[in-house]
Formats: sequence, structure tokens, C-alpha cells
Amino acid sequence: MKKVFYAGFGSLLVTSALNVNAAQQQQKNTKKPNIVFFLVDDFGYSGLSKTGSDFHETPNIDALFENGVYFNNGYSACTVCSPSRAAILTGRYPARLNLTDWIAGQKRPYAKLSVPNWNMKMEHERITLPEALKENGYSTAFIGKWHLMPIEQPELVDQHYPTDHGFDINIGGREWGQPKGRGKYFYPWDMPNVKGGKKGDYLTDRLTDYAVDYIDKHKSDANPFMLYFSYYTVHTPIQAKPEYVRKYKAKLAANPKKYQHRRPEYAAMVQSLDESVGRVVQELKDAGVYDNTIIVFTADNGPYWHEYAGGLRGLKGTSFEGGTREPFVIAGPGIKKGVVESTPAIGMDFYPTLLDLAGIKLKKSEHIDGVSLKPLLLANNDHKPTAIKKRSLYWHYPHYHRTLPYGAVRNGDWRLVEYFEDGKVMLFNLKNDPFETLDYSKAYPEKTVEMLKELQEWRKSVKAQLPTENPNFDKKRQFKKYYGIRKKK
Ligand SMILES: [Ca+2]
Repeated sequence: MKKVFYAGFGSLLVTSALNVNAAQQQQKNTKKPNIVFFLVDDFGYSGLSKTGSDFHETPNIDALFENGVYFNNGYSACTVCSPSRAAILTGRYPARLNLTDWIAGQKRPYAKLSVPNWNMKMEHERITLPEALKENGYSTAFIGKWHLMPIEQPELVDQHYPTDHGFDINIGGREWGQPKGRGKYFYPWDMPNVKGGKKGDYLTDRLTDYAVDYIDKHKSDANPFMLYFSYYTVHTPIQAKPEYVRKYKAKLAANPKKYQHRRPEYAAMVQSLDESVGRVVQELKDAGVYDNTIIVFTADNGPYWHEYAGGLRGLKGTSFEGGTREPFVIAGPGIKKGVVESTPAIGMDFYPTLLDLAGIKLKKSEHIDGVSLKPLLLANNDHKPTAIKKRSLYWHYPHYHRTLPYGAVRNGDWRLVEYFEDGKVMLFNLKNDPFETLDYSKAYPEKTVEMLKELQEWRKSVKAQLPTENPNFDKKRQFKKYYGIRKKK
């Protein structure tokens, strides 16, 4: 009897263990994919070896391109930080959010036009991407630069941390558009929840420690995670590890005329970025979750400091392609590998695309300006992405920066820019002239009128705010620049 009992108990244990294994297997098979979202600051189009840099060394990021689909007509939603970031998180055009400039924007009180009274925060009524994922069981972590807090309304700032918009954890996110700790990119950090470190430690490395640690802690969870790694790098101040700077100085000195990208300090920052991506990907592999993780790599606007965007016209803060064309890669389970996709895509598309790839019902009333790129991503796919290929993309920047206030529309190979001060338009054909050297508006008047009308109708449809005549316009003082926060009395 005793023996039978033990035998029975033993088999119960075995059965139970089998059930657990089966359950784990089942869970593994049905568990939604994890998401790792790499968002780089001020990176622009050509900072990677893969996208044309002849000087930077980016083997780890380039490997993402080999493992996924690279949209070589991928765009950020704006030519500056905060609007692009809000567009990714809400799936809405900055114009529709009325969040149209970096926070807190440039002040030009004597310019010809007064900029509209724009919104320096995401409204809580919006269901953000991390909130939509949380509704579906995801753990969510934010690491790095946030730059979405209404600093001109100090009483509201505490309601707009990453943790107020769908992230369980915030490491380092504040109102800052760049590192503002005493050491900037070096210790001491003085950032929310960024602990530890010693003299000489580098911010990109420290934030990567947190990313690696987060994956390790959540690798065995029953539920999936989204890690949103929003780098402070490669925004100014340009500060890099001295040993890497020495390396790139030597590289440049050995072939001084060879390179288009030729800033050793910047190249050294890019190397730290690349190592960070490599460490996170390796951790995904070591943790056994790589095969069930979607990886996104993109940036929020064009390059600022190193003044080269792969030959594209313009940089951050301009109306040209160099301001908004970005590396734009999506890799993961079921996604084609090493494919270059030429269909234009934009920051708002990530929200519906990630939901769709995770098998989550789309929230069409939220991400209304994005489309799911899934039909372009999957290897086995019957869906014809005709509508995605035909759609137009729009930009609305009613602000002064390294540009006059402007709007733009891209359809197919054509791109039209309209400047609001004087109504000047420029028409480019990106197929014939990717560097936007030729204005076709006079040669193609019908196309110009058609696209201008389309842009204007779109602005009405999203209730875009336009600048107005400035009663304080002063021709002599119009270019005086006011940076940063308006002083409160
Ligand atoms: Ca930026």
C-alpha cells in the first residue's frame, strides 16, 4: 500500500512536472513577442556604416539591418525632438497633437510671424503605445531621454513623466533635451533613478547596464515586455570616451582626405551607441528571448553637429530631407531578413505596426495617422500593401529654427515644401534628384498646385495651427534668437 502510494505520488509528480513543462511550452509558443525599441537622438540618415557613413564603425547596428527590414525612405514626424517622440508614442501627427516644436522651442519675438500657441505635453486622454501594450499584459520600461514635459507650466510637470504615460519604470527621463547632470555624458549623472557609477563612467554605458538588467529580470516572466531605450546620445554636448576619440583621430590622420564624416568625437559617441545596441542584443540572446523579440531602430530627427546627412540637403531643424530622413529598421520573429523596403514610412507607423505584429487588435481611434507596416514586413503574406504605397506623408512645422516656418508633403517620388512667411513653394523629385538641388515648381505647375492643395486640405483635416502676422515684427531684430525657457516673473 505504502509502495503503491509512493508510486502513485511519484507519477503524480511526474505528471505534474510534465504539465508544467507543457504549460511552459504552451506559454512559450503563445507568448506575445517582447519589444526592444532603440530611439537615437539627432542621429539622421547616414550615421551608420550601413546607411552610408564612411568613417563610423557600427557592426552591431548594421547586424539589425541584416536581420530585418530596412525602410530606406523612413522618416521622423518632425525635424526636431519632442514632436517626433510624441508621434511615435501616440501614432498621431504632431500637427494633430498641436505639439509642433521641441520643448520649449525657440523664441523669435520680432520675426515676421508669431508661432501658434502650441501644446508642450501629450494629453492624458491619449492612449499611448506603452499604455496599449500594458492593456495587453506587457511590462514597460523607459530608459533615457524623454523631453515631453510642459516646463512652461511648472504645476503640471510632475504629471508628465514617462511613468505618467504608460511606462512602469523610468530611468533617466525628464524634461531635458540633452544630459543636464553635472558630468553631462560622464559621471556624476544627476538623473532620476540612475544610480551608481564612478568618475570616468559614460552615460550611454550606464543606461545600457539598466537595459541589460531589465531584460535579465524579465526574461522568465509569463508576460512579455517592451523596453523603450531612448538614447540621450548622439545629441550635443559632443562628449565621448577619450580612448575612442584617440582611435578616430588616428583613423582620420591616416587618411585625412578619405572621409565625408570626419568628426572623431562624434564617431566615438557613435561607437558607444553601437556597443550599447550590441550589448542589449547579446543579452536578449543570452536570456533566451531573442527569437521572440521585435527590435526597432530609428531616430528622432536629422544630425545636428557633424553637419553631414549622407548628401541629403539640410540637417536637424531644416525643411529638407536631411531634417527628417532616418534609419528605420524593424526586425523580429517572422519578419523578412536583410530586405530593403523603399515604401515611405514614418514615426506614427510604429504604434499600429507593433500592435499588429504582437497580434493585438489595433486601436484605430488612437494611432489614426499611422498604418501597420506588417504587410511589408512578413515573409509569408498575402496582403497587398497597395494603400500603404499610395499614401502621402505630411510635415507641419509652424516654427522658426534653421528654417522659416514650413509645411511639406511627400507623395511617391515628389516632395513639396511650402513656407508660411511668403507662400514660397519648392517641388522636388526624389527619384531624379535625391539631394533636392532642383526646384521643379516652375517646370511642373500642375503638380505643384495639386500637391499644395493636398497639403492645405490635410492641414484643415488635422486642425493644424498656423503662424499669424506678428504685430511686433521688426526687420532689424527679427533674427535675434531666444533659446530655452522663458523667464517666469
Ligand atoms: Ca533630437
